[in-house]
Amino acid sequence: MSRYETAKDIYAGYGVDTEKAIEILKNVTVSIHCWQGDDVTGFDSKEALSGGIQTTGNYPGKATTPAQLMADIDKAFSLIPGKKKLNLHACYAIFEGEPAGRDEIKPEHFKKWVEFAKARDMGIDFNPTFFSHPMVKDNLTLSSPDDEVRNYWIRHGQACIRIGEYFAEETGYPCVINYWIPDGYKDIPADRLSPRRRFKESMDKILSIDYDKSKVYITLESKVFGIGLESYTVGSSEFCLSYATKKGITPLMDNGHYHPTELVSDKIPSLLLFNEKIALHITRGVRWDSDHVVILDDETKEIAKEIVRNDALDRVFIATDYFDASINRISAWVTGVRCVHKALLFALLQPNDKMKELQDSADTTSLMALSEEIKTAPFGDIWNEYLTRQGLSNSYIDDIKEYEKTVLSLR
Ligand code: RNT
Ligand code: ZN
Repeated sequence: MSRYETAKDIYAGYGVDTEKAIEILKNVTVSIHCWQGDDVTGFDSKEALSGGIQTTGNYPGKATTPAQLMADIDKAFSLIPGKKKLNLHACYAIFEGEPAGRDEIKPEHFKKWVEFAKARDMGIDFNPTFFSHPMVKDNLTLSSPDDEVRNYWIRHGQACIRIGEYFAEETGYPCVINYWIPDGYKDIPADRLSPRRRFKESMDKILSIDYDKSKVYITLESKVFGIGLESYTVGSSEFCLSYATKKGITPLMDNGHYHPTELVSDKIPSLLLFNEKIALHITRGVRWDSDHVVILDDETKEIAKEIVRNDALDRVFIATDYFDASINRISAWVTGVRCVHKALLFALLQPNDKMKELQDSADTTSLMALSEEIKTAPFGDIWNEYLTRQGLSNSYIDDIKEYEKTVLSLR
């Protein structure tokens, strides 16, 4: 009997069907962020990274052209299982002639990305870029008191909806457009209300344009603080949740965007009760929103459990969002996204119904014992089987080192 067959029997003993788990996971789409490949630099501006986010490290071989980034994405995606979507930021526009301002970007500036995605039968998700740009004034964009600044970013937000529609029409997959603004203050503000009111009004203007809601899903991402913006964040959790609920758009939670003892896993069921869809940025904060590469840690597993055991795989837009410049960037991509899949598989292999029953019958003794017992079931054998069926293996580092030697080190 193969290791998989033995493991399958062991799981069956717990009432868990490993075939079903593998089948379900095969069809889960993870939207993979393009910005791990070049440390959130993009192609449209010479400005340094701003907005209170930071990449640290200077591992050699970073992509600096669209062709390089596409080649690196191909390499990374070839080592990642499951269905993939490409998650782009507006700053990754590719200008062939005259560059356009962010308030004037058009579908044609993303034609190359569409060709890239179509050739790989992938959808594209999108993010307006409200940072690393001279029109960010005093760390403010959509909430700026300056009309010119605010209107510039409103036009950017609207331009991105048109581009998102274009992605959906061309690829045949709906496009998730995520709005996140870095706006905030380093020190204690005198007025916390007005910036939020302006943000609200700006978002209203962006969303006032017509768009096809079956093709474009708008999400709004909240945050607690950024570097240099420690005291006040305009797009706080309460603001974004309330706004999303009121406007019927989708809330997005990034698990780096809460106080360290707050857990996104615990927030998921509440949001599922009040929203048709919810969206996630899966990341790993170490002591703060550091955007370390996702690994198979407890919170990633717990997030996956909340999605799986609440039957919400088709209601949660799962995306990754991290950026590590201190290690091989291809490996960062592959390790992080593989760990999202691992966490989902782990969740799919829990005796979830049995555990709920134990909770409802108040047998918390058995619940704890079973939860711990199942942790040492042969998960690795199921994971290997899942990979094998997709033509992959558990070990990928040699492949990446070879790419580093033959491609990255020559840049
Ligand atoms: C920043 C947010 C945001 C960005 C990307 C690049 O804290 O998490 O999602 O990471 O848009
Ligand atoms: Zn994020």
